[in-house]
Amino acid sequence: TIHVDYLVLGLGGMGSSALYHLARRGLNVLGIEQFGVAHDRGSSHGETRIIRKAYFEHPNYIPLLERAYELWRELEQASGKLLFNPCGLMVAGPPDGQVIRGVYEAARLYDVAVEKVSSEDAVERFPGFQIPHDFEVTYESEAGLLYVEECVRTHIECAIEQGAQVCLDEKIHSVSIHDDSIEVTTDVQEYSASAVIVTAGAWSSTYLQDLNLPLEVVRKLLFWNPVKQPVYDLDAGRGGFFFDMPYGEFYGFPSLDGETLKLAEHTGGETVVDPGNLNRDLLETDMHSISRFISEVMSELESMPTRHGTCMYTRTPDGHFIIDRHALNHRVVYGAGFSGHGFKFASVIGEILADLVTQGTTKHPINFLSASRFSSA
Ligand code: PYC
Repeated sequence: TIHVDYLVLGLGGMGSSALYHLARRGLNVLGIEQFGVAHDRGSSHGETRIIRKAYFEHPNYIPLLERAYELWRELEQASGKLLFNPCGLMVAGPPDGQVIRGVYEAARLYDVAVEKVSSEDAVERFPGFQIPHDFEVTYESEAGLLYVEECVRTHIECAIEQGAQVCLDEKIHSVSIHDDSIEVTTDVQEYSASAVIVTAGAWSSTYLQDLNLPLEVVRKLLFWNPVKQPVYDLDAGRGGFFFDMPYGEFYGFPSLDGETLKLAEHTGGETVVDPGNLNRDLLETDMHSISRFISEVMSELESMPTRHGTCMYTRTPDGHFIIDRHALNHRVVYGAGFSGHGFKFASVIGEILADLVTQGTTKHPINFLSASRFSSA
């Protein structure tokens, strides 16, 4: 049995960051990952993720975002890697819809720089988009994109530089929680630790069975479609986009290579029973709503993708994350249910989980993310 002070189970977006934050505090930490570094089997892959501060999901996230921005910048400086590109974000939707109202509310409460763009200006500034006439359009210049695999890889590399151990390609068979230690058995060996962070994404319910967390894993598609004209290019100063359409929410990124552009639907997705056995093929039904969105809104994009990716969201009933200590043993802490909008927070979530597992508390305002909101008592 290998004994360490801290184990991190799962080294995707959140776990790689938790590993880094424990290691940079000089602690004895080992991370176990069932796949490789920055793998594409979970929820933290596909080139890019949006980062933004005018957080329409809930303004409570904004203090966490301020720190997330700071930590991504620090990680860039520590590693010399480019992780964040402040390319900006256009958000479009009905003026009385939750998304646009939420953007303005967040901007008002936390003084986030959000610009209202008139329909005439939108035509000039966002070529290639046919924005519905009755939509309101906003632009957040400090928003941008994160290079998702590079973020995960950099957290892990920097953690190793600071003394963390990493065991890859090891599948966890059991996690036994005792009063004074936690035992973890993988298909390779046994581990024991004084405390554990569980950041297992779509596998969270498997390792946190006792908690009966209300999590639903859904299958999500990412599409890379060819561009017809060079109107969406990052190099030409274009940014990301998020549309609140009557039939779903759609988002995408500027074209990074001048040839294709990545886009996806944020809403929808079928329930996944076994995250280890996800159907990664592109099905005809996967194309329905995205094709409608492209045909209505993006005239300079081909309707058929030349590449696709498959990933998973782990959703909670209210769409907000769960970050907490295990109800039966506070030596186990976890982050789960990131509901498809968590990656941008990974840098600060790692810091929070490291706080919780070492001190039992954190200075970050995370009460609104506690698991107790789902208990009926
Ligand atoms: O967090 O901005 C976001 C996002 C959009 C779609 C998925 N996540």
